[in-house]
Amino acid sequence: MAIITNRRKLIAGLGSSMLLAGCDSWSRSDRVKNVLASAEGLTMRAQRLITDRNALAREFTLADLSPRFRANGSRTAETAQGADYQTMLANNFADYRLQVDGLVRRPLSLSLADLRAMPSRTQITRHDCVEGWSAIGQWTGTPLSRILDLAGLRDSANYIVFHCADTLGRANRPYYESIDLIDAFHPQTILAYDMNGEQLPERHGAPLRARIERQLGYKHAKFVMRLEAVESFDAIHGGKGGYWEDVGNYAWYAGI
Ligand SMILES: Nc1nc2c(c(=O)[nH]1)N[C@H]1C(S)=C(S)[C@@H](COP(=O)(O)O)O[C@H]1N2
Ligand SMILES: [Mo]
Repeated sequence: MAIITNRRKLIAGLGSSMLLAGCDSWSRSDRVKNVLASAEGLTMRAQRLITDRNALAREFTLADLSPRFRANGSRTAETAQGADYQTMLANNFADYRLQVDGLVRRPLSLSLADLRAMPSRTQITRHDCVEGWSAIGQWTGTPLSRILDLAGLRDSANYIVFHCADTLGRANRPYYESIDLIDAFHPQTILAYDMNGEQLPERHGAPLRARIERQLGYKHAKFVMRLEAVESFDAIHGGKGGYWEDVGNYAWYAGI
């Protein structure tokens, strides 16, 4: 990508006002600066110079809803690790608790009623799977920022890891994903419990799935059981920050 190889020239070519404007929102916390120092930060910086990562993804109207929204990857969680999932499903998730832990001041255990009592956001967006299909759906859920504010991130937290109930592949590896704090606090990043005006169906990740609208489909973790705030994801599963990043060589940063 010319932007990366020719980054110095590019920066020289940009007006200083534009760089300053970018820096304001960019430097909202030291944690974000840590990301900039990493190798992944290079790609992120390059994209940042062209697009504003805080910008909203396009939103659509009810008339645009896809008549059929394909379910992809795991359609349920029924492996050994997800044994509890079937029990919870049978009970319409009355016993479900979202665990929030790691580098937080106040670890949380939230029921669906707790989540539904919190402020919500509804958005109609287009889901883009890396395999080449897209679908427009309506999502309602709790902004991740609200949950993180409630838990109180510690200064050392750089990423939020989504731990899921399902496993994939012959090796039965747990599905998981991670995002940085720019995406975590993006206004359209929500933990959705409703889809198209109804309770999130099992195949789409009931009872709770992530919507991270500025990223490709595989980042949108379904069957979310636990949020973990971490400094680094090096020590988690395969160390690359997500299931497909570990086994499929997909990029950790899948910005769109
Ligand atoms: N837990 C979990 N989350 C997941 C997956 C999965 O297999 N397990 N597949 C991902 C992929 S590749 C896509 S495209 C979307 C599909 O979401 P959908 O089933 O609602 O279409 O979920 C993502 N999140
Ligand atoms: Mo996907």
